[in-house]
Amino acid sequence: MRTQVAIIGSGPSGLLLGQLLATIGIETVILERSSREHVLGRVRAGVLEQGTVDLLGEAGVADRLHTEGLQHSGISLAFDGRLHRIDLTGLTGGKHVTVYGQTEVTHDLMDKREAAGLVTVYEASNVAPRDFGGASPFVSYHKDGVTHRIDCDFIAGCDGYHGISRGSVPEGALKTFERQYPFGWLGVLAEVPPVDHELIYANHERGFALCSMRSPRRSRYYVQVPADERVEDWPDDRFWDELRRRLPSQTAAAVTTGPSFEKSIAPLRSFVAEPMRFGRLFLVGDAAHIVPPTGAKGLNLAASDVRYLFAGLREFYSHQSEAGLDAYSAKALARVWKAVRFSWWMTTILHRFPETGEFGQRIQEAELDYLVHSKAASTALAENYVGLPY
Ligand code: RFL
Ligand code: PHB
Repeated sequence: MRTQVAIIGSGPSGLLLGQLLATIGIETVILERSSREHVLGRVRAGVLEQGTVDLLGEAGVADRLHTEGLQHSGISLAFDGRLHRIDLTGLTGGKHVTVYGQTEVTHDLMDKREAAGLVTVYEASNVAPRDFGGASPFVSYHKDGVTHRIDCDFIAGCDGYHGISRGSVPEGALKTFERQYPFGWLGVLAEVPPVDHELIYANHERGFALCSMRSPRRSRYYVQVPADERVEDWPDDRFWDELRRRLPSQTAAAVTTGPSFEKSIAPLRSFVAEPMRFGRLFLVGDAAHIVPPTGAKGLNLAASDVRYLFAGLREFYSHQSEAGLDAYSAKALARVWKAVRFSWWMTTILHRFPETGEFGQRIQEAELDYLVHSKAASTALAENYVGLPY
């Protein structure tokens, strides 16, 4: 088989790239290791920057997002027993964020791809990008006991942090940067109304907590837990008790509890691989970088990578120019590092670190106090949270 761009991974990066390329008539084949159901069963991000919403619109997949997405003009930071609101819209000259689950984004993209008759091979095993250092790359994979080969012009490695693409790059060609955090987030989804109409990020002596949502009837809540914690040790009652203990008393009293229908623990990590291009192989989204979820940036960074790569491929196919492709890695990384910094900083000010002594604790308190009382500091948070320009 032959295609123009072979895409590895059908997460948001791969699907969005495929859809944008389809709008300008460029053929793609997506190879996905898991089943469609498995990909849709993963609960992940919930906050979209305006740039991400616009890009989904450009790809023709924003109808449901526009009707069901919740526009938020602020977030609250909870500490010292009360809520401190950050007026995102007022501080950024009218910008806001949209709350719409990654699962829904993925669903919309898959539906659109299927309706257009575009090829996605699910449950493809041993996917391997090959010969991308030269002019004739191809991807091999196994399916139903048969080895297949797809020849292509370019390969997009959209296969996430645990994917094969980054690992296929010759040793020494890649520099990686990493920070592990000594805790994870235990998250639950429950069919109960959210405690507040906006998100609440809480810093408490028992640890961080986040009140988020998926709709006016569905809540997403998280609490910081030690990195080695097990989900089995967290029955619903224990989760709700711990969440409420970490919130200001008035907020805690307003939490509606109910049975959870998803519960998982995500580790927190910052990771960047440089560069994001090797010949005709491009790394996109989590395949190249991971941020802790505190800044709600993972999915949005995947979208900005896709936008830069899409622009480069469009220029290549319409004007036979490689300038955009040549600029891809540097452009994407400039934005990535700013989000890595912001996510690391949000994580640092909102979580309790085991090694923080009394001095570090006072510094954190001073920073939070400064943040909510200084317009300059609040503005810096707001402009990063709504998303830096592309
Ligand atoms: P994805 O979503 O990981 O998709 C990659 C796809 O590639 C497939 N794959 C392969 N396919 C073929 N061959 C192989 N060898 C393959 N290896 C992997 C996988 O099955 C998968 O379908 O990456 P993508 O598209 O770059 O999208 C990035 C976002 O998913 C990610 O940035 C965010 O979800 C990060 N993230 C969160 N971001 C937020 O902004 N807020 C959150 O609350 C949030 N929670 C999370 C998260 C990421 C998590 N991960 C990666 C474990 C919670 C978790 C648990
Ligand atoms: C979520 O709703 O899953 C969510 C929201 C904001 C974050 C992280 C996760 O910063």
